[in-house]
Amino acid sequence: KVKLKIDGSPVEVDSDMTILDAAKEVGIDVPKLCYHPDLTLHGACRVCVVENEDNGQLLASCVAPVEDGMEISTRSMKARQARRRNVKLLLANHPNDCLGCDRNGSCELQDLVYSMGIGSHDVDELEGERRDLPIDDVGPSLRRDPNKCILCGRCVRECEEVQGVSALQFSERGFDSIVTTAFDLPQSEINCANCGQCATVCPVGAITEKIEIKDVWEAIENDDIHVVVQTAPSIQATIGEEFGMEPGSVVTGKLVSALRHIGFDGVYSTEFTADLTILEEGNEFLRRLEGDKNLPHITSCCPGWVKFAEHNYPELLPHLSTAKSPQQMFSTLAKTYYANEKGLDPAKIYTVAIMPCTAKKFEKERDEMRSSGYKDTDAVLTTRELARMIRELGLRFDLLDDQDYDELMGDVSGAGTIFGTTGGVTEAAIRTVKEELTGEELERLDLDFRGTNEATVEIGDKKINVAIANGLAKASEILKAVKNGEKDYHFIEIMACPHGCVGGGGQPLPVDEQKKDARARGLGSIDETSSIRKSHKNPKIIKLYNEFLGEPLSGEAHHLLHTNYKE
Ligand code: HC1
Ligand code: SF4
Repeated sequence: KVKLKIDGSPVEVDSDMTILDAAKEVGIDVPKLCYHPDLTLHGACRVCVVENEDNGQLLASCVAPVEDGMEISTRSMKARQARRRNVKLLLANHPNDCLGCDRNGSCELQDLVYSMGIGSHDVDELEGERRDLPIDDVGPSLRRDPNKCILCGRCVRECEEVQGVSALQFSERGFDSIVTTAFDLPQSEINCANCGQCATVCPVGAITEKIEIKDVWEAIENDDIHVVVQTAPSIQATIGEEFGMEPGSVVTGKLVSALRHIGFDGVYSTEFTADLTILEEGNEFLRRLEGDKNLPHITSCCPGWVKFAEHNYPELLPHLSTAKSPQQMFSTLAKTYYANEKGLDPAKIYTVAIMPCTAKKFEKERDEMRSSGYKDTDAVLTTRELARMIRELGLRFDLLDDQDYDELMGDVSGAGTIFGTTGGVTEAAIRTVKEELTGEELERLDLDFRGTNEATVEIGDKKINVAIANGLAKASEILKAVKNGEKDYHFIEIMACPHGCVGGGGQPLPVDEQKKDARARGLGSIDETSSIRKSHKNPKIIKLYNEFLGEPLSGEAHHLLHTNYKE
């Protein structure tokens, strides 16, 4: 332990702490930009400088270690002026088109400028040389504008350290420094998984999701088109944050109400087809288990993970479940089953998915995703994009009444809900597989997979080894152990984003570990209080099989609900 003073307040902290972390202990959140709590330290932007009062030295507090007896000032004129100068230097090269920027209102640079009172009287100092680099927006998921990049390196570190992909890198030097891809290729033409985690750590608008709001408004406006929307399981526990609510607030009814206000003709939850995925994938797993074939069975509902597997583990593709993701199953059914039941022409149905995810925008564009005979999913909006539409209408989200999803595909189980958090898919699958295999009713439904990496479950006389990975670097660790023969799993769940979909690349910003935990608890609370908690007990799923699909893995189910992968 060491003792020091920060702005006159004594504090005792571990000797390996940085000044930035020690300052937090006395209630000071030192301004910063290149620092991110989940990433290695960089110390490059020098927005976090503080003054060492013993010698007048300025220290980058995010990397400077505490020392015994130190007296630090975060508020001295020298420290504040240095911070202002460093922010102004960034602004001098930054486009000043905040009004048209997708991060307007959630930009960390903008917040710093405002809190430091850098304003119109500083204009002369802010007119530096600006760049005119090409924008990369050819892919379906992300838009990268290197002109807005402040070279904090957070995206580079996220992609390398958390995702193990290393799709982004620094190139050139000095004023010409940029963050780019190998050979400056578009992000959609390299090994990028489209997970959008780079966008969640970008403090400015240099990496954002590809916005599809305009297309959706046009479909809604067109009276000939019937617009059906589905909301991913996690949205109900995350979108409240966009309207000032506590992380993890469950707002299902208000979400449905907002979607009806916007003008969607059919309002449903992806949890319905998460239940369907469990029936298809659960039965597929059972067959593999009985035939000892293609084990370990690996989940495939996360399109970021699927893309990563296609690039990096092509030899494991036969292990991936062939079941389509719940998003794609829902859209396919909307243009087949739903169209039949409602007497609608599927050519005039437009399907929108509200997802916490940027990779889902890519998934909908895959050539295979047309088994309805049409493009199955027409548009994917992130949580953030939906929140913008709600704001555009001036809806007071907190005051909206609570409404229910529409009837036809409206019943959902708690098992479908917990898909949105890491371990949830496994838990949902085991609830169904265990009952189907043993024929006995499960007494305890909370199987403790959430928050764990590895487990063994007994099903009848079988012992099933399960592994759960969230984040692609962790997925690689597990897959390497499988390939080396060090681990023998039967079932592996992989989600590309840390914490699963609650931590997705399209969720409200800024985000941190505590928020993701709260979101996961919010989803857990919905499951705990659900009247149906097992996918195979969902009455509307039973009806769907009885009246339309036959049984799990039937020919029709295969045709509509399963897919294949590309090496
Ligand atoms: Fe997910 Fe899924 S849970 S992938 O995490 O399987 O995006 O929320 O919608 O498709 O259901 C995301 C979330 C989502 C699918 C489901
Ligand atoms: Fe890396 Fe994911 Fe960003 Fe692609 S989307 S660059 S994989 S962090």
